[in-house]
Amino acid sequence: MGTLTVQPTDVLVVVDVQNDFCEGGALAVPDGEGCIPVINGLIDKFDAVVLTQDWHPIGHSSFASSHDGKSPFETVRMPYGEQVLWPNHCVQETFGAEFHPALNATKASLIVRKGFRPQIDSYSTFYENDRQTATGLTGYLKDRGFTRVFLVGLATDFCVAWSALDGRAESFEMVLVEDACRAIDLDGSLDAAMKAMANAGVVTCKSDEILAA
Ligand code: VGL
Ligand code: ZN
Repeated sequence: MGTLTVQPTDVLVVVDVQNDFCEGGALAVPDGEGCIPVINGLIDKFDAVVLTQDWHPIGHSSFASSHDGKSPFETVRMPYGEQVLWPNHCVQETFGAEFHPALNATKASLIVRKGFRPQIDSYSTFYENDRQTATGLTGYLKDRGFTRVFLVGLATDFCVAWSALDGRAESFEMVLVEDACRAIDLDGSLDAAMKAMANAGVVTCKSDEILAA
């Protein structure tokens, strides 16, 4: 890929840059905080910035602690399909759910909270994990005339990837900025996610290829 010049129809979506996904957090992504300086540099180049925030009630069904005899990173069958079970994380109104203090959140015009329904998880910022319950992001982006979404944040192989795939399904151009994301990589999940995104027509780039208009 060569260069990508930021257009008025482009939006930067910053996924789940929250304390629990960074060093010392309940579900720390390896070097999660390492993407923050890169993301702050990109925020400077975009006029339109949206943040997403994983926002679970106490006892959320995606927590291993809500399932007898289950440990984090095991899976269960939910009515909507297979669900990975996680350590308790991003609980509403806790420090872990707050944006990392180093993230420059000032410019964001919208914060999409997700995973707030007790019985269903939401990796994607377009649809919850049943792939039917909308968050409202599609309508917001379409109303504002955005056609291309640049995705950055945590984690590449879960919330970022699922957002990228759903964005394609909603016919947005989706661009994953690789060095502005970090992955959990559970049993080959990063490789699988990268393949699924490539098959769905998600474009990848590096942050230094993105230029301000
Ligand atoms: C995420 C697992 C559980 C993510 C959120 O942001 O990728 N992963 N909740
Ligand atoms: Zn979560």
